[in-house]
Amino acid sequence: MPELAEARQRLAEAQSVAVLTGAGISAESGIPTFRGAAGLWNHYRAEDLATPEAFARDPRLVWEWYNWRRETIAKAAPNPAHLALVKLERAKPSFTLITQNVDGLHNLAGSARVLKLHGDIWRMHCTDCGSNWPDRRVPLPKLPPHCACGGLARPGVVWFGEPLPRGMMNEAEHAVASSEVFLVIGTSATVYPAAGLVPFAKQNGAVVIEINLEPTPFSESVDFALEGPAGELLPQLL
Ligand code: BJW
Ligand code: ZN
Repeated sequence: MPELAEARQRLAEAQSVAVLTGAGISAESGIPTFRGAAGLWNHYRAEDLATPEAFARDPRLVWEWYNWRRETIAKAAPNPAHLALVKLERAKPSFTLITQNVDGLHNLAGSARVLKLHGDIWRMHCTDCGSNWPDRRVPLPKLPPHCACGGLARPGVVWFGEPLPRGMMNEAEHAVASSEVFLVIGTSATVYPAAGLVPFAKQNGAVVIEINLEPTPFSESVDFALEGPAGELLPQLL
């Protein structure tokens, strides 16, 4: 049986499914990925923009970058891959969508429950009083933005060296451990702890199906490594 057809059958038979998505699932919506040929990190240094140290050094610079990314994301719409995952959620008795993306496109597509491991670009967090709130203004009127308490606001995302939202990784691991099929879509699988979910799924007996334009560190060890755009392959898989 061809690889896609066999993967399709395994997915169809599964009652419990977990999914991990990365920047590649939103690439066809026009949102740049971080790594790879057209990745953001070819033009920007992660350590200058996506660390707490960078923000402490120059909050305005970091906010300019996030303001620009918010503009790009605001123009983007979910693509057939996001929509396919909404269908899958409705079709399976047990389903968990775990994303590393901060763009909110899974919610916009209609996914009911999304574990956002790296936060949400549409939320603000006060570095002073700790409160957090949604803010969808594009562009933001004043950089850097501030909280009602006067404190400096930061994007509600997870930077390198920061812990993931409390309890979320546990919830993700629990879902992965109890899944029959684990789909890994559009992630370079190089950022931890999220990437660790891939070997964790295998260790716990899940059939792992990867969809990516290119091989990842786990392509050799997963059950099916499907190469191609998620917006085309995922609808074919369902
Ligand atoms: C397509 C496609 C198409 C394209 N169809 N496919 C273990 C070992 C070594 C290091 C560590 C470790 N554990 C932790 C670390 C440190 C660090 C880390 O992982 N470093 C590595 C780089 C080595 N991790 C952390 O710091 C994490 N925190 C942590 O561990 O905390 C511990 C702690 C505990 C207690 C107290 C304090 C600390 C946090 C990581 C946060 C990552 N943040 C970012 C920025 C988020 C905000 C923002 O968006 O601005 O998250 S970095 C960036 O990478 C972003 C992404 O979510 C993340 C992953 O990227 P992703 O999604 O995989 O995208 P790409 O671009 O890498 O790949 C795209 C893929 O799509 C490619 O493969 C393409 O081929 C493919 N593709 N088009 C299908 N159409
Ligand atoms: Zn505040």
